[in-house]
Amino acid sequence: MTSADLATRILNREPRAAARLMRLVDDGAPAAREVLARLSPHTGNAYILGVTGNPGSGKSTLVNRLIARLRALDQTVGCVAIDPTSPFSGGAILGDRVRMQEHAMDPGVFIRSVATRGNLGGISRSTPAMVQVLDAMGFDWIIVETVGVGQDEVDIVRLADTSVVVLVPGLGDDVQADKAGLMEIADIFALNKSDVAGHARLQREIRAMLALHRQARSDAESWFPQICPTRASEGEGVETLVETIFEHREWLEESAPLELRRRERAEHLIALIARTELHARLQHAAQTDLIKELATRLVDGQTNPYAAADQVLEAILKASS
Ligand SMILES: Nc1nc2c(ncn2[C@@H]2O[C@H](COP(=O)(O)OP(=O)(O)OP(=O)(O)O)[C@@H](O)[C@H]2O)c(=O)[nH]1
Ligand SMILES: [Mg+2]
Repeated sequence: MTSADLATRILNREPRAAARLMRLVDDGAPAAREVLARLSPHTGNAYILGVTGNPGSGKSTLVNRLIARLRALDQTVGCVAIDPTSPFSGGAILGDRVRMQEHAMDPGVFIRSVATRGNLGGISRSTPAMVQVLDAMGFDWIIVETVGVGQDEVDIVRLADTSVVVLVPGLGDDVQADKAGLMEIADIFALNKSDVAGHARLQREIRAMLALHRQARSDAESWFPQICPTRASEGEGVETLVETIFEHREWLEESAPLELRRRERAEHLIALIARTELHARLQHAAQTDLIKELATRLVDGQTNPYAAADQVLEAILKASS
């Protein structure tokens, strides 16, 4: 199949064609780029919702509920779930599949798990590509489920129009430690597992954190993160959460014109892809003769580590131009 054929099929929303392209992306196949380039002009129309939170906080359960609610509102939904499990267990993928099975027969829903294979670089390579694919397929909403720990995930969260951070009781110290980071990415806090002990305390902590933040910022134009208690396993609080997501969307659409938002997203996307590519090439460079040669010279006192690193960077950039 040519890249043009594959692109056409994806634009016709054929799930199998999309899955095929994603395999090409995962394998780092050059053909993937050609197809993605053809899809690019058809992107920029979906509304991207990020759902971030610790492993086991109930993200997939919540996303499943969000999908159902959005479908009830006649919206189509594409979803990327980044599998956070260690390379030793495939549990989460299986869990996600089972939980999301109720949407399996619905053509208005497309769900894909991206395995990280324990390699965070894999997230930043596959996820933006997957978002592009779902966008080109014409889904109204794209939901990206990710574990918000590393820089890679934070970069992916930045691609989202609205970011929901899922928190659960029993994380007191983590929340304290993460305050700044969370404030930066959360438009909405979904405080999940409202049935579990410590939920009231979690709500108090987050409210206190938000109040402090509000004092620090006098800017009346900004969006202040909202708090939504949920019990995803029972679907409780999900309607309010969806309403709050729509409120944030309205605020965003009023405060920043579409063109500006598209350009900002494009900036994040380019920076993310450039960083990923550089990272991949650096990993490759680590196995080349150049590094070995430089190491020998360093040990012999003929160079210093900074000059040697510069040489590696120069070689990488030269090789790609
Ligand atoms: N008690 C309670 N359990 C919940 C709630 N929401 C989800 N769970 C349970 O929490 C467990 C983890 O849920 P998942 O949806 O897989 O969580 P996740 O954040 O997607 O997990 P990973 O993808 O592995 O990081 C499951 O056993 C859910 O049934 C809730 O509101 N209350
Ligand atoms: Mg999950």
